[in-house]
Amino acid sequence: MNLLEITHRRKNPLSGDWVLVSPHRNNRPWLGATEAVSEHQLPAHDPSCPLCPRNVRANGEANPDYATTHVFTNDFGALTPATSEHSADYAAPSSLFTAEQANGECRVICFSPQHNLTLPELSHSALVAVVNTWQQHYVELAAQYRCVQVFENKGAIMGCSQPHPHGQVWAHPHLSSEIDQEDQQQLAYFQAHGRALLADYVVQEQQAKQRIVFENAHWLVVVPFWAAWPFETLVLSKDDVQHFGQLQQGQMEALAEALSVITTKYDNVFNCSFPYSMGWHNAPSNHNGDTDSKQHWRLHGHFYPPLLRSATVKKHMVGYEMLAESQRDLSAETAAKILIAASHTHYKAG
Ligand code: H2U
Ligand code: ZN
Repeated sequence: MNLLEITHRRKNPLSGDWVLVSPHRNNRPWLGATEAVSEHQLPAHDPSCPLCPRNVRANGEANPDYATTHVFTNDFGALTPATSEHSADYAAPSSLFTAEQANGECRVICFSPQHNLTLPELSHSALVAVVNTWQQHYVELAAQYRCVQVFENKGAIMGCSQPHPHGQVWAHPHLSSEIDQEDQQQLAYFQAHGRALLADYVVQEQQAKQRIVFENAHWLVVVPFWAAWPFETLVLSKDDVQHFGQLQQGQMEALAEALSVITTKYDNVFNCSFPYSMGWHNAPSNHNGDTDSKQHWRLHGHFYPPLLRSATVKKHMVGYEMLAESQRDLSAETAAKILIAASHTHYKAG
């Protein structure tokens, strides 16, 4: 079958959602406009930035003079720990008015003390420190909460409020909708095939050799067959690992390399600091002494960048996407070709 010549739909086996692909509208590899957008120079330390070392945050606390990463409780967290003082009545008068309690913790993870760096500009050891920090906070929070969501919003276009390199981690006892969906999809696949969905997917992408952007001993970065965003990628653990807590140092070092390569390639596609939302999907934790097997899960990260044709032309998920389902013209295979062709050397360093 040549999917690149006909309009078709592809199914996302992790979510169960479909994406409409119309490659005839746009099936030639191109690099689009690569004009450099004027990125104003940021200082290495900004006295008005609440994430920089030594500065005072909104809650009046000063950040330490940190040297690698720094984590603090979000002063405006969307979730706060449960307190008995707030007892609300969740009894629904009808199933159409269903509500439940939500509590948890939100932390901000500064990736570097340096205000003007982004992940692809960090040294290998600084990136390893970021991955180590993710693991440390994952382990601590997974001991208390079922769902631990590590993520990064990068760029004002993605709603990121601070240029200082940082991500977040939110943890809560309920399963988020995405994790719940992926859990059910992966479990159903495991029950049907006796193997993990993403373990099979790694092998099948290695055989197909059409969408692999980067691979090392422990990680595979692909534009997934079912990608919805133009340059969406999936970072897959090649090892039988369900969550961050299981990663050995060698796997974390290899992950730092994979992150460096993919984020560098992203920046090089349009010679700009590529915006995205990225985050990690861990198996729900068994924090209450549950012994449920998580064999069906495979730790993976999603990168969802919004750019389509240049540093300023983004893909809008509107109209048909909002009302029906995702649609794309640029095929996943063509997006992969563009990312494969993009240099491993950051444009600013070249
Ligand atoms: P985003 O830009 O990705 O939203 O993350 C920045 C977070 O930092 C944001 O959630 C928090 C905001 O609540 N923050 C503090 O906790 N304290 C501050 O003094 C400023 C920003
Ligand atoms: Zn800063």
